[in-house]
Order: sequence, then C-alpha cells, then structure tokens
Amino acid sequence: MTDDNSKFTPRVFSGIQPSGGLTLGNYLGAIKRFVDMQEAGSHETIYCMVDLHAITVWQDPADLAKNTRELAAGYLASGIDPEKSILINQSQVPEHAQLGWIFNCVARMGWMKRMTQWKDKAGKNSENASLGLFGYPTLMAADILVYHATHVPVGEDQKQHLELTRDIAAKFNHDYGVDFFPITEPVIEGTATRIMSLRDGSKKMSKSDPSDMSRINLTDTADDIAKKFRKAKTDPEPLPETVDGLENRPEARNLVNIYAALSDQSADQVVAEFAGQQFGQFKPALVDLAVAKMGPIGDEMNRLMQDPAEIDRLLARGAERAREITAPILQQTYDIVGMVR
Ligand code: AQP
Repeated sequence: MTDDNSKFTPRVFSGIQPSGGLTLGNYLGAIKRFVDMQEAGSHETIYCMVDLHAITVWQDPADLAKNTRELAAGYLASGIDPEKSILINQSQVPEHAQLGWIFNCVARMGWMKRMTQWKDKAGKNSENASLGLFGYPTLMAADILVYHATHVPVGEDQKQHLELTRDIAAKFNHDYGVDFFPITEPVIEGTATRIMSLRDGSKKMSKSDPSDMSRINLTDTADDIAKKFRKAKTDPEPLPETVDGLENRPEARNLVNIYAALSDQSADQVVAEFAGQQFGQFKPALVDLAVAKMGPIGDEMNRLMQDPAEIDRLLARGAERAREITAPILQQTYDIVGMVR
C-alpha cells in the first residue's frame, strides 16, 4: 500500500449524521476541528450531512428533514463558511451512493463483519438490522474517495472505518492495476477525540443516547448547560496535580478534557490550574466557559433555523459545486471498471 498522495489535491472531507440534535461531542470532536482546517487554508474543505447514513437506523421523515437543516445551521453557526468550504447534504450528490455500490463489490464480507460499530449498533439482534447498517462503512469510503480526499478529521470512534477506507482504495487500485484513489489519512488529534457521556464515563457522548442528561446539545440554554454539568457524574476526589492522577477516573478525565478543548488548552494546563480543587469549584468554572463558548452558537443556530429556505438554497449551491468534483471522478471510476456509457 502506498501512502504517496502527492499527486492529489490536498482535500479534507468529513461528515456528521443528521440523526438527532448536535452534541458537544460532535462539536469538539468534529465541527470545531473542521472550522480550524477550513481556516488553515492548506486544504480544500468539504463538509457533509450524511442523511443516507442516518437512515441505516429508523428516522422519522419529519425529524430527518428537521435534523438535516439543524445540522446545516450548526455547521454555519460554528464557523463553516459556505464560500470557503463546500457544504452539502449527502443525498443531493448522487455520486456518493453510486460509488458506494462499486465499493460494495470491492469490500469483503470478512472485513465488514469485523467493524466494531456494526457489532455495537446491530447488537444481539443483527438478523433484524438493516443491510444499510452493515454497508455503512462502504458508503463512508465512497463519501471520502468520490472527492479523492486526502485527509479526514474524525473522532476516535471512526478510526476503524478510516482503515477500511484505505483498504478499499488499495484493493481497488490493485485489482484494476491503477493508482486512482488516494490512501486517505485520518486526522485524529486533540483532547476531544472522545468526549464521554456525562452520566457514564465508559460511554461516548451520543446524540441518540436515550438520556438527554448524558449530553450537552448545541441548542441547550445556559440553564440546561448548568444543570447538566452540575449533575454530571464525578468522584469525591479533588483534581490531581498532573493528568496521570486522572487515570481510572473516567468521569473526571472527561470534564477536564471538555474544559481543555473549550479553552484551547492541554489537559495538563487545566489540571495545573485547578490542582487540589473539588468538583464543587471546578464545575461552575466549566459551566461559565461552556455557556460563553456555546451560547452564541446556539443563538445563531436558532436564528438560522428561522429561515429554512435560505439553508436549502445554500445546500443546493453546495451540491452543485460538489458535483463539479464528484461527477468526473465517478465517470473515471466507471471507465476503469469497464462500464459502457
Ligand atoms: N462523543 C464524541 N467525542 C468526540 N467525537 C465525536 N463524534 C461523535 N461523537 C463524539 C464525532 O462526530 C463526527 C460525526 O459523528 P456522527 O454523528 O456521524 O456519528 P456518531 O459518531 O455515531 O455520533 P453520535 O452522536 O454517536 O450519533 P448517533 O448517536 O446517531 O450514532 C464523527 O467524526 C465522530 O467521530
């Protein structure tokens, strides 16, 4: 497998499912980093609402439409600029699904069965899970490779899917004797690659967790944020002198990581600042910080959601721009595979 992507345009792709309201985990683990990459200007940046992925588990149609527009508002309110980045809804760019089919014929059953997200989400009832849930990672590979994306910023939970994307690109290139798809690099860095539930430090913060107290939503009010952090699970120990002292204290570690990510510091710096203090002192500081950072984003989201027609117009424009990239890449793929057109 060659990782030489020098012949490809430096290009970032990433996506989020409109499967519920956005969480602080999505913001810190994904969107905030997407904005940083957009602003760095070293790569073209393409960000997506992956609605085709969302329906791999049941979505009420009205909720899906609402959540898609809310996610678009979340991207925009957080600083994604539709002039600097391409912002799209996956189903509006049909080449994603078309390349996804080709990749269904490249990926091997054995590879797919090893995916931990499949095992977690299908659970014991896998006979009843959708075929789409099983194929989730091949569509994700297509999302990325239909742009020849070289870099994908994601949270820790998506690492295995990125490895599969690389395997699919390498197998396609090998089977057809071409050097057509890049071997995409995952970008998993920072203190926020895995923000955990506020109720259980062993579970990731998730928009589909049945308990709303487990997460901070981007649209939460200051009162909601204060209440959720106040009730967040911790332990009776004070904050340690160094991060090593947070070992085996997952809930404490999580709150420190959240503070660090929100304040653009390292966990070491946060621990140094609060060493010896109880959570009764640390939590109010965390609430103030979170309200200061998240409040304006939530307000702007609410403002943007008042005008869904404007969001739809932006997404249609994004899809048009995206297809200038995806249509030629899909046509070349079809040529390589031997499809007559
Ligand atoms: N808790 C998290 N910490 C850090 N990063 C996270 N991400 C999600 N949760 C956390 C990152 O957000 C991006 C989009 O994820 P997604 O919405 O497509 O799917 P997900 O990872 O399955 O997110 P959820 O919130 O848990 O959704 P549901 O509940 O619908 O499954 C990814 O980059 C992910 O790493």
